[in-house]
Amino acid sequence: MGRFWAVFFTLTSVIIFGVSWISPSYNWWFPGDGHAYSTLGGKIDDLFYLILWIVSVTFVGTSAALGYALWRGATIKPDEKVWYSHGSHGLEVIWTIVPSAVLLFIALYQLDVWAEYRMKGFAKEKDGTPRTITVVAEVTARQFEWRIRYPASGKPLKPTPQPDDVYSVNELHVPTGGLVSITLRTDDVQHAFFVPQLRIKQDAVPGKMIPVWFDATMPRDYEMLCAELCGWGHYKMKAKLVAQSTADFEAWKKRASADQFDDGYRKATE
Ligand SMILES: [Cu+2]
Repeated sequence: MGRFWAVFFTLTSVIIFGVSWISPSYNWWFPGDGHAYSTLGGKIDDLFYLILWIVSVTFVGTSAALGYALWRGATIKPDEKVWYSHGSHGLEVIWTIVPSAVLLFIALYQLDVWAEYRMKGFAKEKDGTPRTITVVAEVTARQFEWRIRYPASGKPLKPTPQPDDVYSVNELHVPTGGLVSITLRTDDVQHAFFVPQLRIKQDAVPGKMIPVWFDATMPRDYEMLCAELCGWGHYKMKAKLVAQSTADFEAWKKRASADQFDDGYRKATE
């Protein structure tokens, strides 16, 4: 039986390694067609695959060591002297230094992407001009929906609601072709704004207004979800992000505004 487990654990690692190897060509890890629809998304995917590789190699290494130990244990002769690794100073040093080095490498390697995700989106271009980011809307998560507030056409978004603001629920409209940002808030508990196809995920934290920038490279609908288990109706927070050309976006906003401020009176008497 000991030999069986030795072979079993070694084979499992080989199978899992194989899965990691072929998965990028089959897009098993990412939603939809596996393609990121934002500029930063590709870099985030690269980081994911890098970490997947490191984890796969580590897994194979530890499985091989486990398989070897099991095999040795199963085949050892009764009079053979055993070797105990417990308390081995050399081994302790090695398996402390190697993982630390790997973690340090990942920490340094991902710095640029993290900085861009959190900071550079709002920073200046290389020639000193500020990046143009359109602040599209304020997105407020609440149990269990997304309430979205847009400024009236041609006006900037104010931190407090204005009389001519436009509202939508569970449908965030943004223009394509440039960087946009939303102000993320929550009315109650912690939620998380998640648009998998754009590779954006940001917690909504009570008491905070968090700017989130992104761009959608293609006009189409994207899934918009809550990625934080926020209560019994968490599943109801499945919403839609509609990316459309600037002209379509403005036209939609005009229509939404007209609908919102229409009291129905004229229509009834016409
Ligand atoms: Cu939620």
